[in-house]
Amino acid sequence: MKFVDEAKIYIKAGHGGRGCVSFRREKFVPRGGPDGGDGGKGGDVIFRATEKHRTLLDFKYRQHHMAKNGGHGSGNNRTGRSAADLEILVPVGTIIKDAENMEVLADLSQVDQVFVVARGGIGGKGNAHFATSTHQTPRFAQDGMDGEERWIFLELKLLADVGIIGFPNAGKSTFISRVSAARPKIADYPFTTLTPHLGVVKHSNAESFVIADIPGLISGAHEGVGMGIKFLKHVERTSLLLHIIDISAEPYTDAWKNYTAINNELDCYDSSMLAKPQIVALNKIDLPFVREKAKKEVALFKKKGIILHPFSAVTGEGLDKILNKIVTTINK
Ligand SMILES: Nc1nc2c(ncn2[C@@H]2O[C@H](COP(=O)(O)OP(=O)(O)OP(=O)(O)O)[C@@H](O)[C@H]2O)c(=O)[nH]1
Ligand SMILES: [Mg+2]
Repeated sequence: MKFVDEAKIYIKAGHGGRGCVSFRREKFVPRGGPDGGDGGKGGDVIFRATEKHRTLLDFKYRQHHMAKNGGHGSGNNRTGRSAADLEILVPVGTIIKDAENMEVLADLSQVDQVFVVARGGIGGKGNAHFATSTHQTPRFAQDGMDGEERWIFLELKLLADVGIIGFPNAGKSTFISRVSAARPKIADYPFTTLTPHLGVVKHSNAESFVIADIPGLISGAHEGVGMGIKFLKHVERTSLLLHIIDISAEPYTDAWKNYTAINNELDCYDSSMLAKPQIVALNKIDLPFVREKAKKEVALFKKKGIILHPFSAVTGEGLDKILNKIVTTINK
């Protein structure tokens, strides 16, 4: 399925129904008083966060969303019917902005969280409201109020506890498939993963956490090279980054260079990303030449004050240690 994380849509709440001008007509009552009922309220437009939708794809096909108008009032003091609210389902993690000034109106980060984005107009009063002792036959009623309308910009930023970053082919998707039920495509060519994937990890008796696998980053991604850095927004809200390094293939055989290149891209995206705790892990130690080099790399990182965790996403060696570290870091 196509992954869409931005959409601009137009929403319009319903107008209130018109109030009615009417006079009572009954046998033997020659001049009945006014009995025009009120108009009903127009429907509101409401966003609701759901786990049923994972992307904003639906909004690419449907841009206009309108709630129904309230019914008009009628004689015999009958109030017009109020229109039902229009509820629009969006994935959890959707940020709702005013499309004109990009002001954030709401951030729907919990299931079933709702936000009324446009209020329906209230119904107009019928003439029955306007009778006074000096004016017993009001021949007027109110129109209903207009419903609110506006252009809205929806932006989805996935919610996860841990984001996996690294060069293409580092083994990010292999890692997530190993520790969760997520099954992104895995292949030995760069940019296999084109959209983010979420997985739920249950490790020992710690509370489960959500991990996000995103497309690989490369040097110059902030200038649009490769897949660019736009999808970093899906790990923007994580509390921890898992940085996977792979030194098994040219031209990325220098772990430290890998590490700094990726962090430079994070910095270009948003320097606050560097403030997140990062667990740095060296993958593919099942390959003899990687295992051999690993010791040296670990020592080199240690000198810079960083713990490098060697592991193999394929055999599972070293995985437990990484998961333990993740669990203790996010529960700090
Ligand atoms: N030998 C070995 N190969 C691995 C290991 N982990 C991943 N691979 C291989 O490395 C290649 C890339 O793995 P992916 O998991 O698709 O890498 P990725 O980081 O998700 O790549 P992109 O989606 O392109 O960014 C695949 O051929 C995997 O089988 C490992 O621990 N050992
Ligand atoms: Mg991948």
